[in-house]
Amino acid sequence: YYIYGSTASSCRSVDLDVAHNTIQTYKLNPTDHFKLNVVSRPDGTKYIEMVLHTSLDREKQEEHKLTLTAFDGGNPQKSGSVKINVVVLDANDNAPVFSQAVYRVTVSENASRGTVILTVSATDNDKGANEEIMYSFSQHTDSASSLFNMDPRTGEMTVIGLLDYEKAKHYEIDIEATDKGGLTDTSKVLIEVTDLNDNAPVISIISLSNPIPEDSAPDTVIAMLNIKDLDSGKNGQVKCLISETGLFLASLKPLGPIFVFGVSVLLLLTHYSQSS
Ligand SMILES: [Ca+2]
Ligand SMILES: [Ca+2]
Ligand SMILES: [Ca+2]
Ligand SMILES: [Ca+2]
Repeated sequence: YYIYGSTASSCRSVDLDVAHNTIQTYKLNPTDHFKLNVVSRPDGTKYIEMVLHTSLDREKQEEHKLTLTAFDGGNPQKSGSVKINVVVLDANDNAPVFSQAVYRVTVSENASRGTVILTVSATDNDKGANEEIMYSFSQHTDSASSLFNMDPRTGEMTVIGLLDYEKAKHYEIDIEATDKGGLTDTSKVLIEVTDLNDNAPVISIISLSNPIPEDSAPDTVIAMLNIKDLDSGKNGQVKCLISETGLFLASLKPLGPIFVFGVSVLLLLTHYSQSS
């Protein structure tokens, strides 16, 4: 018998004797999920129904082995029995469950396309199509979906665009696991992009006095320079120095983020570090 939900099945047994030697009682074993109903027809014949009386859970027990025994009223008492094997079909009563509520991952900027950064996974206690899971980004995901791809079958997340630490340092992506019956679970992927030294320092002149009078006093400011490096940490720290050729009269002093290029009696090399 294959049972799905609360279907009942009925059985009929026949005893060829008459009067008190005919079938008197029926017994079912075990009775935790099924019981017997004896139904009398108007013509006096009887039949029994095997009825479900507590709900079945395939995830707990997929098969129920029952024995139905019929006893007659004779002396000695005779009995006949039949084995009933009930197989419980699966219903989609479990949603997928992600292994983590939040996945955190770091990836280097400029990571090549196709780089696998993470594999998410969800499990589903059902069977067959009811446990088959598809992974996807949730609907309201912005630009991240043009940079990352989710393999719907394996849950593997790969880089498909150009990650630029200087443009975006992290992404938050909502993901979904959906079984074939439409039940879902959601989770979150937090992606942190790490910096690479992919930017050179850029020098820009803020102001410049040129030519300069010969009687300029020492420490007269000739030029103000701004030096920028878009990278972070050590990658963004700059060291500034004047090449020694022909600049024996110049000095360089840091002034906040600005360098002052001035006249000096001695060649003075200074450096300045900035971190963005
Ligand atoms: Ca199920
Ligand atoms: Ca399911
Ligand atoms: Ca970059
Ligand atoms: Ca960088």
